[in-house]
Amino acid sequence: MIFQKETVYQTTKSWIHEIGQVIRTEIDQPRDIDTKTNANDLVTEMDKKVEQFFAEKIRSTYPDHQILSEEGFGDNVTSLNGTTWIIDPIDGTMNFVHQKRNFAISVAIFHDGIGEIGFVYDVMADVLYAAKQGEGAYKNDEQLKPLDEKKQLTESIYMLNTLWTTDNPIVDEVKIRELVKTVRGVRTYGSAALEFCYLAEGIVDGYVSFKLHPWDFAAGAVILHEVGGVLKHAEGHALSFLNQEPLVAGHKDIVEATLEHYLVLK
Ligand code: 2AM
Ligand code: CA
Ligand code: CA
Ligand code: CA
Repeated sequence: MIFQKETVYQTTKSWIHEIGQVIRTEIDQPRDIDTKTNANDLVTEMDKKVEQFFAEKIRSTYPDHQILSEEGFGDNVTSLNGTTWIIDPIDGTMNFVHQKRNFAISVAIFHDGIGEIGFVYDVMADVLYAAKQGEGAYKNDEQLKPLDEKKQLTESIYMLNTLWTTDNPIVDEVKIRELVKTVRGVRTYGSAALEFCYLAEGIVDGYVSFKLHPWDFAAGAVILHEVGGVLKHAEGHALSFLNQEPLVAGHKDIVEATLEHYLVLK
């Protein structure tokens, strides 16, 4: 199948703005909140409504495309052959529920394994990060600049969940504490999709996370790639974009330094 990149890009952009307006209008309505894997793993009726909105639009407009998404309205995707939409309807559900800001709609479109289009929409701020593979990344109408040539860890701001500095079964917390002491500052924003966009903007430099799903970062990865940022599996190889994987992302120097000295999986 021919992939009509520009048409798909414009259509998706209009869908994102349409459903974003619905979320803003309904932001103060009472929420129907459920939990998933644990008491802090939240899902609301809005997460489902937004995903269903995209699933219906995609199935009626592009019936031969497949959907990989969080809330159950997608397909059982086992390969990235053909066109695959990787969607997180609300990334940062905890922020959505508790803060009513700092959450995003994340939509990536892959064709034959290549991340062709990425959109991350900061709904309440009305800021759309968007990229087409090989054509640069944008924050609304402003093109994002390539990341700096060089970056030192000691002069970097790093994003990680502070849980990884405490006893945990996944990563060596002693090394992560060393990383925290080495960098200039640490931030946690609570939306992986937005955190990737902050890397692409160059306002933060490094990011580690150990349990992300493809829908959390696929769109952000397309955007980050366009400014010369790097994304790797925590063991240093490429990601599959099909499974839950531990990862490190950001400026190439920061990713390298992290992998070399601070990231040891258990
Ligand atoms: P979500 O809001 O779409 O669930 C928060 O630090 C980031 O981790 C968000 O991108 C969030 O996505 C994701 N996240 C939330 N709960 C998670 C869980 N139980 N396992 C893995 N990732 C999770
Ligand atoms: Ca979730
Ligand atoms: Ca998510
Ligand atoms: Ca989500």
